[in-house]
Amino acid sequence: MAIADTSRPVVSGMPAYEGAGMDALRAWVDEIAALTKPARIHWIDGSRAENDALLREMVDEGRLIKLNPEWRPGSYLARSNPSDVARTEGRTFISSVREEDAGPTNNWAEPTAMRAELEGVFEGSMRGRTMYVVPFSMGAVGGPLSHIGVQVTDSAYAVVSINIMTRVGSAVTKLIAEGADWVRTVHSVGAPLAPGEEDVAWPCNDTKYVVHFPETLEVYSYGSGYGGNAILAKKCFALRIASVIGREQGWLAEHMLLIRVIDPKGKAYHVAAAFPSACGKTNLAMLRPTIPGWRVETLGDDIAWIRPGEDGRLHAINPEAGFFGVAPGTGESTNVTAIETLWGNTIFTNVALRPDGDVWWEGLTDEIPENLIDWQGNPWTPSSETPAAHPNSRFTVAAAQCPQIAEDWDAPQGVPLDVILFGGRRATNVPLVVEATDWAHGVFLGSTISSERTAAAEGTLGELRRDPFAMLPFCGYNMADYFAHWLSVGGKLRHDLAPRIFQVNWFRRGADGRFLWPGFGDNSRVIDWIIRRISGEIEAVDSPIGRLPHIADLNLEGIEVPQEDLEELFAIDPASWLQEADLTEEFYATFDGKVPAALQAELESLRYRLKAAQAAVAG
Ligand code: GTP
Ligand code: SPV
Ligand code: MN
Repeated sequence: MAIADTSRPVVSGMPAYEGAGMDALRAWVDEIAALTKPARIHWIDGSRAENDALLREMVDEGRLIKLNPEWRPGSYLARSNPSDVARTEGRTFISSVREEDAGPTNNWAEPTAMRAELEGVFEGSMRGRTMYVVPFSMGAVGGPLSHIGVQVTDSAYAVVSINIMTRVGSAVTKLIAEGADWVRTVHSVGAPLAPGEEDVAWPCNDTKYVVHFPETLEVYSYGSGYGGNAILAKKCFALRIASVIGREQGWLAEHMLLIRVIDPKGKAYHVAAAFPSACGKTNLAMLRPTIPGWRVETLGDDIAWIRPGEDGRLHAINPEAGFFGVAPGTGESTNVTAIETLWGNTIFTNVALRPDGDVWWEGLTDEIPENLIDWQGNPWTPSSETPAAHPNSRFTVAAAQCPQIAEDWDAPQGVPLDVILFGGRRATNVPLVVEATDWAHGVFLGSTISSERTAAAEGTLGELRRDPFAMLPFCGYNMADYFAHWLSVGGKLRHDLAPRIFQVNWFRRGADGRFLWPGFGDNSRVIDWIIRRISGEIEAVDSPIGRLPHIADLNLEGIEVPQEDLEELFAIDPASWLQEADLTEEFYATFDGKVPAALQAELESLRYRLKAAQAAVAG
C-alpha cells in the first residue's frame, strides 16, 4: 500500500509546448493528480489511432460491446450501472460567492465549504486508474465565438465521448501554451481500485456531485459516468459556465438547436429553438419537411452560443461537434435523418442488443424483435414488463455524419438568426404555435415555459414544472438576472433585424389522450407558417396570449387533421390561462423582486387581455 501511495503516476503523451500557459496547465494537472492519486496520467492528442486504441482496450476490458460491423461498423454499446442513467439535478450545484448569484432555481453551495468537501471526496478517488487529460474546444479551434477547456477524467468512456462531442487535440493545448484562457473541468467516477482489485464495466459512486464555480470558471464532477454529468464540455461548460461568461461579455449560451430552413424560392432562414430535455430538439434539428419545396439543413441539436454582431443582428454557432441524442422514439417514420446518421461510428448507451449484434430501442422499428438483451444485459421478449432500452438511452455520433448537416455548420463566425422558438411538452392550454408581439413579449414567453418532466434527468416523469427558456437545469446564475440579460441583448439589436420569437407545442393532447398534432416531419407546416409570417406574406389573429394563425393559412395538404382537432390545437381558454398567469406570478415571486419590471408588466397586460376576453365571452 505504502508503495502505491507514494509512487508517482506514469505520464504519457504530454505535449512538448513551452510557455507560461503550458506551465500553468501542467501545474494544474499535477495538483489534481496529487489530490486524486491516479496510477497513470495520459495526455489525449485527439488522434484517430489513439481513440481506436482506447476503444479496443475498453472492449478487451468488457466496458464496451463491439457491435456487428456488418450492421453497425465502428460502433459500440455501453451499459451503465442501473443507478447511473441520467443527469442528477439534485446533486448539481452553483458554488458562487453570493447565494443570490445562484438564485432560487439552483442548488447553491458556499464555495469555501464546498471546496473543502470536494477535497475530501476527490482525495485518492482515481487510485489504480488512468487520469486522462483532454484539451477541447467548443466551436472551431481559435474561432471568434469559441472557448476552450480541459477535462481531466478517470473515465475512458468519457474520453471517447468527448472525442465525438467536441474538438479535441493538441491544437487546443497549443492555444493554452500561447496564453489563451481556458476552463478547468475535473471528473472522477469515484471508484478507486485497490491493488489487484477487479474493475467493473461501469464504475461509479452512489454519492454524486456536479459542482460549478462560476467566478473561477471551474467544474468538479464526481460519482457519475453518464452524459451531462461526465461530458463536462456539454451542460457544465457550454451552458452553466458559458452562460456566466456570456452575461459578462454580452452574449447568450442557450439550450437550443440550430437549423437553416430553405423555402421553395431558395431563400434561407436561420431558426434556433429552445425545448427542454427530451422535448424534440434533435428531431427538429434533423427535420425532413413533409411539404414539397422546403429543405432543412442541420447546424446543431442541443446548444447554441449567440452573440449580437455589429450588423445589429444575432449570430449563432453550435459549439459542439456531435450529437448525444435520445434513442427511444427515433425511427424511420419519425427521424429518418438520425437513423441515417447512426449508420456506424456510434457509441450507444443503454439501448438493447439484438441477437445479430446490432442495437434496438422502442420506436426504432414498428415490429418488435422476438428476442433481445435489454439495456441491463438481461434476456428480453415483447412480453417483458420493462422497456428493452432505458427511456434515457442515447447515441453519441459525430455531427459531420448527419446527411443533411449544413456544409458550413462549423463556420467560426456562425449564422445570423431570423427566428427563435420556445417550446415544451404541454398536454393542455399551450397552442401549436403563437407569435410574440415584440422582443419583450418573446422574453416573457420564454420565461414562462413549463413542461412535463422527461427521463433526461432524475425526477417524477410527466410532472409539470417551470423550465424557463429550457434552461432551468442549465443556467449558471440567477434566472431573474438571466431574464434581464435577455432583455438587454434585445436592446442591442436593430429593431427590424432582431429575430422574431414564437412559442410552439407539438405535444397538446385530446380528451382521449392522443396527440392532436402529427409532429415530426409535419412540424415543417408550422415552420412554413412562421416563415411566411416573418416575410410579411400573411396576417395573424390577435389573441390574449399572442398572435395565432388563421387556420386556413396552415399548409395541411397531404395530411388529415380533423377540424375539431385543429380548433382544439389553437383553443385559448381564458380561465385556464388566468390560472397559468397566477402560477407565473407565484414563480416570479420566488425571485424576491428581482424579475425585471418589463416582464411583470407583460404579466399584468396578459391578465388584462384575458379578463377582457372572458368578459367578451360572458357578453
Ligand atoms: P435532449 O437531448 O434531452 O436535450 O432532448 P431533445 O430536446 O433533443 O429531444 P429529442 O428530439 O431527442 O426528442 C425526445 C423525444 O420526443 C423522442 O422520443 C422523440 O421521438 C419525441 N418527439 C420529438 N419530436 C416530437 C414531435 O414532434 N411529436 C411527438 N409526439 N414526439 C416528438
Ligand atoms: C439533456 O438532458 O438536455 C441532454 C442530455 O441533452 S445531457 O447531456 O445528459 O444533459
Ligand atoms: Mn439537451
